[in-house]
Amino acid sequence: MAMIDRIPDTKQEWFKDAKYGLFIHWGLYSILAGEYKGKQTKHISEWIMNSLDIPVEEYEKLTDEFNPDQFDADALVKMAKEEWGMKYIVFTAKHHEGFAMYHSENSKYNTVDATACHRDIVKELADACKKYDMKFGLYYSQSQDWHDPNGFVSKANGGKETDNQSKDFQSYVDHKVIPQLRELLTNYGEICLIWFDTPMDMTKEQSQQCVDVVKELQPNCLISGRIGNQLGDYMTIGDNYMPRLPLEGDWEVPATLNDTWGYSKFDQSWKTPEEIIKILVKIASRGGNYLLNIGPRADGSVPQESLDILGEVGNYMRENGESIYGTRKAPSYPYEIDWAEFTCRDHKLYVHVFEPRKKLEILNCSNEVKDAYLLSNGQKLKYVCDESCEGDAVVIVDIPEELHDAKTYCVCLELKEEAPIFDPIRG
Ligand code: H79
Repeated sequence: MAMIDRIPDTKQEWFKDAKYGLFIHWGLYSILAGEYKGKQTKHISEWIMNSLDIPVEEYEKLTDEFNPDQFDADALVKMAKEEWGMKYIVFTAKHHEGFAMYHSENSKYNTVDATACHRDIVKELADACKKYDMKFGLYYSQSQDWHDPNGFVSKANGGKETDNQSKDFQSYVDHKVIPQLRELLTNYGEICLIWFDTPMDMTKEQSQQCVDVVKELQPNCLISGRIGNQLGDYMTIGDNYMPRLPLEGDWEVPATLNDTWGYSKFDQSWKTPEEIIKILVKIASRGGNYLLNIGPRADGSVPQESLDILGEVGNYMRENGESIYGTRKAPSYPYEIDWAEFTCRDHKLYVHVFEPRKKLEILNCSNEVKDAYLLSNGQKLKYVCDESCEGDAVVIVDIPEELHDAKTYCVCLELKEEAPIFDPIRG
């Protein structure tokens, strides 16, 4: 079992402050949209080549259909920044399918050389990110590559045990991974992070080889935890998982709006904007970043549901961003409550309310509150710092009648003390 022997620290304020980023999964799998020759995949759509055992020569033919005439990197980055409130973008330069979404000299299996559109998608996004002062990172599948004969293939889905062992994985690392990382870190300006994934059986030396080439070319470029072998600059939490408690160090939750990363025409299990806001607040409260995914269609357009949800979340962030961006983890509140989550910064406690309430009763909070107001518009709220019948400290904030049915809003409490004080339960 892996032991945690260090607290990851990126030493980069932008990452600690960001809290909210956009993940983009886009590749040849987006063309299939979850279905191949009439057969629907049961799994995440970007895995369709593996899940439905599509032979390499067959899958390669998808390049003929790659025609992203609706993809507008400039508009997408502008929207992510100005309307959705995201602070960084991570794009799939190469997913497990092995196809490069940029002009690679190393492998002709890329968007410029293998398709009729000849577009370098990484370049388009890099230029837009530069223009809008957006941090830009790249997902790179360093271990699995289902196109290269020596790349790993997951055994989890019926792959044969011996498959990977008979390969010359080192040769794949030397001849594809390292050269492609060199290209990505040389030709596209500043890259804020490389998002490695599924290390599988990579050795420590092989993970280190990837780290070394990244740091040689761009010393400030961060390495995701999934480089494996404890060599990442920050922790990558399991896909769509949430640490139960505030977590030390720098970390990030990669997550989906529905159940898949790449576009699927079948997956309609969208989370609501309120659910997403709650997850975002919880992650900020526990000290992490939320890397939230969209899966554009093959033509580059983004599903309307994604646009709608992210727009709503963006509205919350526009009105309440102070309570999220630049915050650090909050002390753990001793009670399990569903109606609120807390974030904080110096001398401020933010109460994010998720259920209709007439009063906010924050039991075991023994701060001296100096002021209370709705964060969105500054409307003052009545409050008392009191003691319960059992002798526990309690802060009670009155919610005005017109807001009794409201949910998903944020109340700011200004504190005399620097940090929130949540007393332990003593009973
Ligand atoms: O890029 C997204 C996923 O494709 C990738 N990580 C996120 C960010 C990812 N790679 N591996 N996994 C997620 C977990 C793999 C789970 C598996 Fe399966 C279980 C692989 C085989 C069995 C799911 C079910 C995929 C195929 C069948």
